[in-house]
Amino acid sequence: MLVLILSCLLVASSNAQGGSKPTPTIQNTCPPGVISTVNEFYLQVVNETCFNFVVYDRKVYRDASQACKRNGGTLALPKTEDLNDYLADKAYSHYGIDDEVWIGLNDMKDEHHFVWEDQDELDWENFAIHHGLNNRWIFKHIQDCVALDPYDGGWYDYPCDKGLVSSALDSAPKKMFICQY
Ligand SMILES: *[C@@H]1O[C@H](CO)[C@@H](O)[C@H](O)[C@H]1NC(C)=O
Ligand SMILES: [Ca+2]
Repeated sequence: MLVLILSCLLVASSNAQGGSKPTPTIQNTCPPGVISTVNEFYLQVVNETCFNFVVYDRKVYRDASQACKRNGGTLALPKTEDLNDYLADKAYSHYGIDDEVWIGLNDMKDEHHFVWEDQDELDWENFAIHHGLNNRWIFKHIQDCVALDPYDGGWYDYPCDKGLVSSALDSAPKKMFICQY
């Protein structure tokens, strides 16, 4: 009897999911321009968002950000601890990356006021000691763009591009990055 009830429940729930909405897959979530140019190995779909782990290229922040925008996306926006953990874990465990990757967070407009690339305000944050909001050094004025360390999920601020000041003091690093669509 219990088995019968359970299987009825299973049938009912699978029917409920079998409605008009297709389950998110790479094919129906990632933009065609990404699918046609990126090896599927580097694409992941979570909660109806497509992530491209660009671990096969390195760019300064501004160029990485532009690359994501080309297909209508942004650099990844890990606004929750859950998503941050997911991205860090995928980068580290699945792609074998322990170098930092750019995410879509910066304080270019207003020093010490970090905003997401979609203009959302920072709610949850994960800056490492002496970095980002915890950066009390003079370098904070040229370290405006944020990278995620896949090893511990911590955030670190770096120069965004080769501006006059940043190239003199602290060259802008080229890093791998994650785009989201
Ligand atoms: C996916 O969405 C669920 C429900 O909103 C949420 O609890 C979970 O944290 C999300 N997963 C990731 C990896 O962000
Ligand atoms: Ca700064």
